[in-house]
Amino acid sequence: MNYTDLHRIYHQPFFDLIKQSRAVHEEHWTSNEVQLCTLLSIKTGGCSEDCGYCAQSARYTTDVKAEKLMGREQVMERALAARANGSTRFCMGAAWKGVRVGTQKFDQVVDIVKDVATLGMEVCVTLGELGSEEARILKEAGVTAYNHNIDTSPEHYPNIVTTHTFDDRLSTIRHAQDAGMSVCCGGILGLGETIEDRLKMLEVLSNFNPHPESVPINALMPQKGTPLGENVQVDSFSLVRMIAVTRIAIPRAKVRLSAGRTNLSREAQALAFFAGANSIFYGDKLLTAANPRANEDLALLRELGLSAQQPNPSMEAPLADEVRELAPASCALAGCGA
Ligand code: SAM
Ligand code: DTB
Ligand code: SF4
Repeated sequence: MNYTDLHRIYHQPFFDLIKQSRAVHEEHWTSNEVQLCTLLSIKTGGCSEDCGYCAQSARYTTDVKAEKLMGREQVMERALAARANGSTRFCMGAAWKGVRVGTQKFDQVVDIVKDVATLGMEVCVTLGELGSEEARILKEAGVTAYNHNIDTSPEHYPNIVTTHTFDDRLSTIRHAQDAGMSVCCGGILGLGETIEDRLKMLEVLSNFNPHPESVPINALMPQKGTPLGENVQVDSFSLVRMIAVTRIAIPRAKVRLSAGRTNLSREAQALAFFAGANSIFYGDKLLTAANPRANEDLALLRELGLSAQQPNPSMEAPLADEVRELAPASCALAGCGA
């Protein structure tokens, strides 16, 4: 979708916008389900990058202490606990610039992925930059989705990060997609960007081919000691507007109401689900920051008559447009709405 269309859709009166996004949502997502994803930081802090929002960057003095890569057994324990709590996706994050084949840390992560992949959950990792070889090995090890956010518009990106470029992000995403992994890619609101930047980010995301399988929409959780630590919290109506436009622009993606839910009322979250969000990070912690308590989330879903989505560990990347058009009427491939 192009910027002009996104701008027109976004700037409708609020109720017209969510009426439109609700209709798109109901067309593509017929059950009242929400995907529950548990995050685990397998390598915390000490990161070489300077992302201005992130407490894990070694450049800033924050409350996060750098730790070593977690061991396989410890990760498995956490993955089993996540599954027992009803999570269907396990997302492991590492505070690295990226990974390289032939290094010990990459081999260790691949072993962790192989273990977690035996549990029947969707396996997501977010490890920073990947080349084509790293992407191929991760896919083979059992990764179903690679998370790599573009975070904001290409124009605003250099104001937030200087140690890598927007194009570096796109090239990792290309490598992940070429290896057959689904891509989880979204951004953060509250980085001092304009509405125009938000829509330009969405223009880039909606022109990915294949489309991202999921789109996390994070609201900045200002982290003490980071350059953006004093930013103001994102207003819930603009967050819901962004979710609604994302649902319309990328109808088959899971739209994840991500970081920042601790600052949202139950009513604001309900509105976000109504507008098109159908996934959350679930569990008391994100990577290093707080998340609503799991029992509160389950109570909210129950209240709204929503249930947890089943896992789809064999998930393939959504088909590219031209292939989708040729697919049979009842195409059973995940992400294929044909
Ligand atoms: N190092 C990897 C990378 O940069 O891709 C993975 C981890 S990084 C923490 C994953 C994403 O979390 C970021 O791209 C950003 O969208 C989100 N994030 C990080 N810090 C955040 C914060 N303080 N508030 C909201 N979202 C945040
Ligand atoms: C994403 O878009 N948000 C998650 C996940 N992908 C890796 C991370 C949110 C991090 C929030 C800050 C923290 O926990 O340190
Ligand atoms: Fe490092 Fe990722 Fe944090 Fe950037 S967002 S500083 S790459 S952990």
